[in-house]
Amino acid sequence: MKRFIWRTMAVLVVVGGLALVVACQPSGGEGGGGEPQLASELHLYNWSEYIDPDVLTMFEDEFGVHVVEDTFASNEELLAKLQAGAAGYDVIVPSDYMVEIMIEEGLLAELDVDNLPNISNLDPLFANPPYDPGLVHCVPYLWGTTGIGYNTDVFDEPPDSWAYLFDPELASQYAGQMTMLNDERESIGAALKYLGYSLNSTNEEELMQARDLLIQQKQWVYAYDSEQYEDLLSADETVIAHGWSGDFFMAAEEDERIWYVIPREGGTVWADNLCIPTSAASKYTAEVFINFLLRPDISAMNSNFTWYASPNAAAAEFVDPEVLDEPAIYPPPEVMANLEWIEDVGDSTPLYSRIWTEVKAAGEQ
Ligand code: N2P
Repeated sequence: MKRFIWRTMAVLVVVGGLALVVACQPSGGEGGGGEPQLASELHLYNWSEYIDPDVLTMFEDEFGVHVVEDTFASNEELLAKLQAGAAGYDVIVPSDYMVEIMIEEGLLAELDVDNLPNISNLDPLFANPPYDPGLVHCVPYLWGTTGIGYNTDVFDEPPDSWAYLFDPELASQYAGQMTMLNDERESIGAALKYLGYSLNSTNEEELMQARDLLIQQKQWVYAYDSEQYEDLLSADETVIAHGWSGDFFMAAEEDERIWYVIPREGGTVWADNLCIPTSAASKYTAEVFINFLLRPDISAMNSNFTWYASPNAAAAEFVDPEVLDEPAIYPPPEVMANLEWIEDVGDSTPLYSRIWTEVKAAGEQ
């Protein structure tokens, strides 16, 4: 049932919009006793091009807190950084399955809801995600899908199947002109989907088939990249790319040849979340910042800038119609039903990592 709800949420996000706009001033903070103080700086560790720079300026103007942003390219990179003891990040943005892993590892602080009145702006469908029931540790930031971006000048029909990336006859036509995400769960997941398996498979046989497919594909791959693949399309270095929906739409704003399609076999649906590491230096300031990002106008600014869907029901009235009405951003229920969430695969995680290392090393001297 829960899964059904998650799969149909896109529609409901659109028709939502009932939540009240609450004043953004926080009412309390950490440390018990004294008045909480805002830090002068906040350290945000985020995906690349994943927040409207004007939002950071507005936060600084309003609260006098300068946001220092650093970026990561995968959930595994973010996890490794925290596991290595990196302190100094106040707000991080892990995806769903990684939130679950980080909670288990004790890496995430519990949120003080008194400092987050704007949480009521969230669509109720996002209030109880399976990876963090009751939003104890994180609040959803943006959500989207993983599929295929392409140059419309090169394709007569949208490349709406993983076969364009994996089938030797099709994929070899784009040799040296395709990129895959540098992301072990997403790229192994795409191979699994092409083979007709779940992208959360823990079956060794299936995973070995996915590995062999990725190694076979490598001869046609220009790069494994999660940060510049849309620019490579624009620069005509590539014509087809595995990637995240909004990144392609953002690129399409500048280059109308670029478009995005969700493969008919289904792809990934994911939600990224605002969380505070237990090692954060400024938890209260982090909560004030998260509360600011939950303001409907601010949430809409980020959605409009990134072309990703907002889980904030109250933001809908501020979201540009070209974002809100785009079926590849807010997919219809029948498309949503065909998408899978990446889940924590537990004991199989090292196998995924090993496969990815083998794929990256294949053919290299
Ligand atoms: C933005 C990356 C999207 C995050 N450049 C994928 N979870």
